[in-house]
Order: sequence, then structure tokens, then C-alpha cells
Amino acid sequence: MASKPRLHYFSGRGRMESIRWLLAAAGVEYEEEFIKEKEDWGCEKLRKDGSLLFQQVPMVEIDGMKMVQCRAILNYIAAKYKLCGKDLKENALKDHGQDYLVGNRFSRADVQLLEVILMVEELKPDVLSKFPLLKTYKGRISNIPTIKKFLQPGSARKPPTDEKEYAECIKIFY
Ligand SMILES: N[C@@H](CCC(=O)N[C@@H](CS)C(=O)NCC(=O)O)C(=O)O
Repeated sequence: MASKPRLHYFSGRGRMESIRWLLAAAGVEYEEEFIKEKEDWGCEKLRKDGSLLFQQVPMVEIDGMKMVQCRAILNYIAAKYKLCGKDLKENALKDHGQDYLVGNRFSRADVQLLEVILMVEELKPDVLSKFPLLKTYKGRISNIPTIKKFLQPGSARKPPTDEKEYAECIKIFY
């Protein structure tokens, strides 16, 4: 059995959160290795043994690779788990007025739009009040079983980054 993807990042949203979302949407279980302190980062084996191509995280161990660059990681996961349109034309996001954003099937575009909607709602809860179609869309995507599970308390989804966590993150990396 293939081993679970292993995510290396700090325990906050940052550049890893969309990757967590996409894996969760694909129904893939994963493990996380958190960088907690400056010492972890400065002395971390990963930085010394060449595991980080550009000396940066996010890094995801998947299929025998140590992938970096969040967009490359997202592209890989989306292609592997078929969370994209069926061809290049579909991926170009034609407006077809149906249930999903791309080719009328669930894709990474839906996952990322829902992630953004929920983040904006954290700052402005009534942001969708004048957009009934988007509200219905949000309900529809939130009810997809893998997404529903990720939205439950206790999932690997990270809470909004607060001032304290931001300061800690700066201390670790800089
Ligand atoms: N272009 C990279 C940027 C990665 C990045 O900026 N990572 C930060 C943490 S969010 C980092 O590792 N900073 C430490 C450093 O650059 O030394 C990506 O999209 O993955």
C-alpha cells in the first residue's frame, strides 16, 4: 500500500492550507510534520540533507518525491486525483451555468473557491447576502462528503491565523 502523503509546514494555514483542502477533498489521508521553533527550522534535517529544493516549505512527500512550491504541489494533486476538467478547454472555465465551476464536475476550482468564500466570511459574515447563487453554490460544495468531513470540528483544517501565531511564524522563519 502506498504510504500517506507527509506534509511539512508550521501548524497554521499559510501556504499549506490549500494543499490540505485539496487532499481532503480528494479523500486522501495524510500526515503532518510541524515546524514548531526556530531551532527546528535552523537545524532541521530537511534543510541540511537537500530535501528542500529552495530551502523553503511547504514541502510534501508524495509518491517517492519531496515536492516544493505550493502551485506545483496543487497541480500534481489535482491531476493525480482527477480534480480538474476532462481536457484543456474545460480547464479554461467556460461559463456553462451549471452546478460546478469546471465542466460540471467537482474540481480543484470548487475547492479553492469554497476555501476563499469561507475565509472572507470569517472577516465579513454577511458577504454573500446579496449573492443568492453563490450562497446556494457554497451549500452545495460544502455538502460534498469529503468536504463536509473537512469542515467538521477536529479535522486537519487550520483556524484563522491570529496575531500571536503570525508573530511565532515570523520568529521561526526569520
Ligand atoms: N514560492 C514558494 C514560496 C514558499 C515560501 O515563501 N515559504 C516560506 C514559508 S511560507 C519559507 O519557507 N520561508 C523561509 C525562507 O524563505 O527562508 C511556494 O509557493 O511554495
